[in-house]
Amino acid sequence: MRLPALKGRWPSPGGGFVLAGVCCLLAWCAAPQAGRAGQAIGAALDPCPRPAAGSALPQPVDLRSENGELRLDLRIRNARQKDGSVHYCYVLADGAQAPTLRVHPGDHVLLRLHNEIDNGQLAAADRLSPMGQSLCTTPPARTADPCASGAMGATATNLHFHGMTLQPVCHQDEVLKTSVPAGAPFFEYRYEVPRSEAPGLYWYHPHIHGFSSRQVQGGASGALIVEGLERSVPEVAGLPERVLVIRDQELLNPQAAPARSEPTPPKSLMESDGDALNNGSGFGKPAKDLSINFVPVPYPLYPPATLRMKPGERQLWRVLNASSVTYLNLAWLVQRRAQPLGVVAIDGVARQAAGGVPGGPLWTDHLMIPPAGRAEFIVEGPPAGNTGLLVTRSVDTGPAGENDPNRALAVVQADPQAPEPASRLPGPSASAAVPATDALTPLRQLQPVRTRRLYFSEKPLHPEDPNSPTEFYITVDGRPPKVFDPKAGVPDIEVHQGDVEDWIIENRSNELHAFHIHQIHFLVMDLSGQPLQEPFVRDTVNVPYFKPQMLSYPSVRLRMDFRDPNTVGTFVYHCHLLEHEDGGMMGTVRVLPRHRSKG
Ligand SMILES: [Cu+2]
Repeated sequence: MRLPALKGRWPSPGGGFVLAGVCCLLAWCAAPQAGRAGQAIGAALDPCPRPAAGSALPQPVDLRSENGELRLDLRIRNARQKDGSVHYCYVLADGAQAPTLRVHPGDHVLLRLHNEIDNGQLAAADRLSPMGQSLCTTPPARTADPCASGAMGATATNLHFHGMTLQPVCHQDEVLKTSVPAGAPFFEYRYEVPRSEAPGLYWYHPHIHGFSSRQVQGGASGALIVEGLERSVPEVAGLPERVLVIRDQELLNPQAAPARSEPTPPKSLMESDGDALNNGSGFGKPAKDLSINFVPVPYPLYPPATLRMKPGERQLWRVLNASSVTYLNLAWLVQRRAQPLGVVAIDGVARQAAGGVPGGPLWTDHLMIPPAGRAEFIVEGPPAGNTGLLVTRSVDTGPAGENDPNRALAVVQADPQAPEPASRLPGPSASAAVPATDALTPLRQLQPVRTRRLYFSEKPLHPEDPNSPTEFYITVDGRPPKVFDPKAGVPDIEVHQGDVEDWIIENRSNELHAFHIHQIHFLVMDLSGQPLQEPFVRDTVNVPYFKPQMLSYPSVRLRMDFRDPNTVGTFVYHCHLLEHEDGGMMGTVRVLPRHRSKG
């Protein structure tokens, strides 16, 4: 279910759901302010230029730590496009966008963030929080303390290092209070990558409540790699690697009819504004376009990005779904047949076989990645004279979900002269030393100290008005549903560091949601009561949607791991369909210091 604001249907001030008492705020909301407001809008001045559809697939630039340290200055900028959408980007001094940060466990990171978001490049609707208490928040003053302001506004930003077990404190990985105003001095993120951090693919993105979706959908995201995957998975040692960041964005051709090769959906499957309802058919207009390393793959023809590989060459593809709402269901096709993908890591953590020992690749012919999820897998180049096609197959997101049809992402030409990818994993000789990490007991072998039940639900703000925005909730069972309140001083859940708990997450709505929690990983123990033997831990998991004929709500049981001392503090869990998170589907957990009795 979408928020009207994000669908181009934002009502004019004074319309149906503008609440009383916001006139003074609207003055700021509606008026472009100083700065570069006088500039023409267009690609020539766009600090976030994007490749054309059908371009050769670029690789994000790699920034590698040296002598145990990674230092960088990152600027976040934005630019309104002719169609009204706004690009956001993380740029380096030379203009390179969305660098891949490469670190080793134990490295020190010093990242200085400069917020150059330009209010003049925002449309009035961009300045409105999608839901709730204040429809438009005033911008925090440049002099506000970024660690304490908690100001959630359209021109504020911050960073979340998704999947990392960093401390939830300011300057590390805290998003509840940290808010960097536009134009403020460089804001420092400084932390040590935990020595126990699993090697694999993580990412960074903004996390300003109410505005995350727009900034991420505009392109504010990048990959972060903890090096050393070849030590956990010897099969990837020496392989060339590619980072593939898949993002979603507003449709480039929203008025276009579906391609002639597609079946025409019946009228009953259309929304009132002509969009195809989600029906799981695999066809029709998607809710969002996708891009791969910023090469757009627009509806309706989906011209794929292009790539060359040596025939039959094995590569490690590190795929980040940085979409704001779009699920991926990847497949790798040669002559229309799905080829095996050797999955070695999910959400930054290598496969663990029974007993917690490293496992080799798990071969599959398709791979579902929810928004914010990552998958790292081995692919084999197409045989000589052939092409391969990376596609995402349709995901049925539920009757209230977004239409997410079949589409191509990249076409791969087998070419003996194909250039080497920019990066290659160290060979076997360099990977002999397995890092001595704390050998924690595998989650599956532990008994949870307690079980909690939470559920996703949603309802229109004004049930009598189908166009009113949707309120989104994640609720601890037994309490009244409420949208997330950034000002609430009391956490929704308290746990103790050192504990392992089971959380059952139900979905009581008729669309998919993706549960994510900061700071920790979890093991999915069962799906709607059916035990699973997953060999991966995750930080984001899909929760199936409810159908009226079901006898109980679909659910996942997650074994939550609060053993790491870095987890002490307060942090958030939420749906990672960011329109839902911005619309209220978030809660807080406080991890208290370890029980004394446990020493
Ligand atoms: Cu959701």
